[in-house]
Amino acid sequence: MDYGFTEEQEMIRDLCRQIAEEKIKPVREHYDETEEFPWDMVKVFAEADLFGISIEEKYGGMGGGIMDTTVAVEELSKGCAGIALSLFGTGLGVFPILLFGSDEQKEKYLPDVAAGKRLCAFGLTEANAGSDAGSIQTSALKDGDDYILNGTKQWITNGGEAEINTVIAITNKAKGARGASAFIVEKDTPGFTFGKKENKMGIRGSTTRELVFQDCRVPKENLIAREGMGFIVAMKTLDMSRPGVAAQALGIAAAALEEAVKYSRERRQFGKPISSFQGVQFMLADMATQVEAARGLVYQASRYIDSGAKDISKISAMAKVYASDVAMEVTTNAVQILGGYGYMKEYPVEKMMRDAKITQIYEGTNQIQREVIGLKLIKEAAGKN
Ligand code: COS
Repeated sequence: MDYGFTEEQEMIRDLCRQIAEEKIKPVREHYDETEEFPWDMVKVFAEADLFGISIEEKYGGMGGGIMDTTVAVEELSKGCAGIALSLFGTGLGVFPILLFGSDEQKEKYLPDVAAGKRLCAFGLTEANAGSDAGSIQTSALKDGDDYILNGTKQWITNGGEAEINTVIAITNKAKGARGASAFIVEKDTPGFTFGKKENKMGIRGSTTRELVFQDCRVPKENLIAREGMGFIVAMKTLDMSRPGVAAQALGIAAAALEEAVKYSRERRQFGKPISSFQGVQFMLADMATQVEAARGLVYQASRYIDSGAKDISKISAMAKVYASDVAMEVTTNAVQILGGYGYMKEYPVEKMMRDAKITQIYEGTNQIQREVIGLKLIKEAAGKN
């Protein structure tokens, strides 16, 4: 199918497809088993200049947009959604700087990120503040030319590996969500440590840890935008990054479909391949239709954001909710088609099913995405009347 890719996007697709086939697939089982952080793959991504896709050329990047990232994430996630997350977890962590950073902050941090020398992480979630992002407790109190951070961020992708952390903390408790601010915290800052590595169901090739701040002194130069802008920085970051989760889900679903089709042609029962049974064909037909519909929406959302449109929350949430629900259903059905083999670790579809689950949860649960979509719909309708 012709998806109207630019020449650059075709190049990115081919390159990432090759990396997924030749580099990621041979090692994905190892990282899934061990939960080690895939530094050798980070090196591969860096050498292929993938960390710079969405970073401006003047900072050493490719100057691409969300659609370019989507193409890369989809292809790499076909290989392994966890391993690929080292790359686009960095994409999430760097968005606050890309969107709201000062020229000085961009000059200081972006060249190393584009070169893949320093990874990023985004710290918003806490033990008691996930969906309700406005109720975070981590504090940042002004002290002379510094802010002093105290609190713990939970379930942070790339936690402990990332050297550049963008963290949302409360600078004015009385103002609630409007009293939150965003900061850049470098890994070696005194008072900044990491909790234990989480033992996860899926995306095990990615590290998830707590970020712990105990009287962590951060210079005022590391404040992103202005005091009180933290919640908006977080929301706009998520609006931009959710198509990335959607692309990850799309890649997982497409890979599971491919495995299911391949297996159905090889597996023989009742004297013929199971692909010749209508029961299996109908399942495959639905899976393929769902993947194609998700792809259409994810590409449409990515291109809409690249067009410079201002109000992107709804389409971004739609892409994330739809593609991730498709990924869960398609991977579950792929396991079903592979039957007993699908349930075993020697075939990749059980891992895909485990990896798919997180796409319905992180960067806002699918219940939160539906809330974002629903509220926007009602607001738009009210504006018309
Ligand atoms: N872009 C710009 N501004 C936004 C925004 C967006 N996408 N979403 C909200 N805002 C603004 C609102 O306009 C409002 O501004 P005012 O105070 O000027 O009216 C302010 O932010 C607060 O918004 P709201 O009252 O809607 O906030 P809520 O606390 O009710 O929360 C949701 C809204 C649920 C959408 C938000 O908390 C959310 O996205 N939660 C999920 C967070 C998440 O994804 N967590 C996963 C971990 S991060 S990997």
